[in-house]
Amino acid sequence: MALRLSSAGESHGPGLVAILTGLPAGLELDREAIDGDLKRRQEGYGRSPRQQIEQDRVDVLAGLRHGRTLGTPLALVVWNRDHKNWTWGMAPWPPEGEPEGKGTKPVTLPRPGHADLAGVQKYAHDDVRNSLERASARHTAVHVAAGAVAKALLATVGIAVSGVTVDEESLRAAIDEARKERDTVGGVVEVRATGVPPGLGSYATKEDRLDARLAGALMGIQAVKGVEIGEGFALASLRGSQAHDEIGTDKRRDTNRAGGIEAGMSNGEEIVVRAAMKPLPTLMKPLRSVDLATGEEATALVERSDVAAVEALAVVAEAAVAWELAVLALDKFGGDAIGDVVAAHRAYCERIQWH
Ligand code: EPS
Repeated sequence: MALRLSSAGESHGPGLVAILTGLPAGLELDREAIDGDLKRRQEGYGRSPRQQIEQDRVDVLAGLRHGRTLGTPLALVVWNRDHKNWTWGMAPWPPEGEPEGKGTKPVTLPRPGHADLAGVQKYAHDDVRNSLERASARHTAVHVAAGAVAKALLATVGIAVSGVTVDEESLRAAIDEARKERDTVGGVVEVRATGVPPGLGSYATKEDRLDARLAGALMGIQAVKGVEIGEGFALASLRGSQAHDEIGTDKRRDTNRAGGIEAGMSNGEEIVVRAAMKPLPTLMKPLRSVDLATGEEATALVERSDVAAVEALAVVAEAAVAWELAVLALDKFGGDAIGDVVAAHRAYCERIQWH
């Protein structure tokens, strides 16, 4: 059975839910490892006061018994502590009593760069909030929890994934500057995966390509505008003789310009991918927009927001890469019990003499 993830949840609704199907039975999950990743996601420099309200922890509603997966759907929840301020505004059914708390007045001032305008046009909403709640990057929290599960699975076959912010020092200085000027900034993150054997992904169809899947997964994260595999765009200006990684008699390479992926397959070298995040669109000095209620020129919605979420993106991108690698690892080595997966991986590595 293929590994699949579905998620649901609004930024200020009761919580964020993920259902993971296709996990083998017997995989040990450490609650502290999952919560540790949730905490890392929250700790990034430049986040809004929202992060002081939330203290993300995972709850498991199904699929786990005494710390081991059952081979049944695994249901994860991360609750939104801020929901207590939005119980009227985000109620699933028309609430009784007088409107109170946040989210009671319709938002009509779309922010350039957010989901606001195209969202209400597409879904015929009369309140921008009906789009912005799900479009918010808040729901990356539960994807990070799913990524931690993927990392536990990958660890059983010797694969480790980690994400970092590129140029963290200059990013932090830029965040300080932007905060003073009541502006926002973006940045670049890099994810590396070690221990990936040759042959995850395939050239057989475009959907199977590892690079296509990683690019799709990274572009699926809010505010990501660019993805690069290995030396990416820089390869375009090199000659072929300089661009490719020569193969040694041990079938390994001394260089890794391809970022560990050739023809849509892992080639046994470290996987290296980068994602570029645009500056966040909620601005304290808002850009020009239109009031959807009156049709008049206006400035965009101003509300509590982050100056940057690049350090959070490093953790979210790590989770996204881990998830895609876990899907492809199970495509190749899948079995009903974790021991079957480990045995299939071992047999394959023996066959290709890859250690
Ligand atoms: C977000 C806006 C902010 C961020 C949020 C993403 O939320 P709020 O409007 O509640 O202050 O804090 O990110 C998170 C809550 C999170 O946990 O990452 C947006 O518009 O995308």
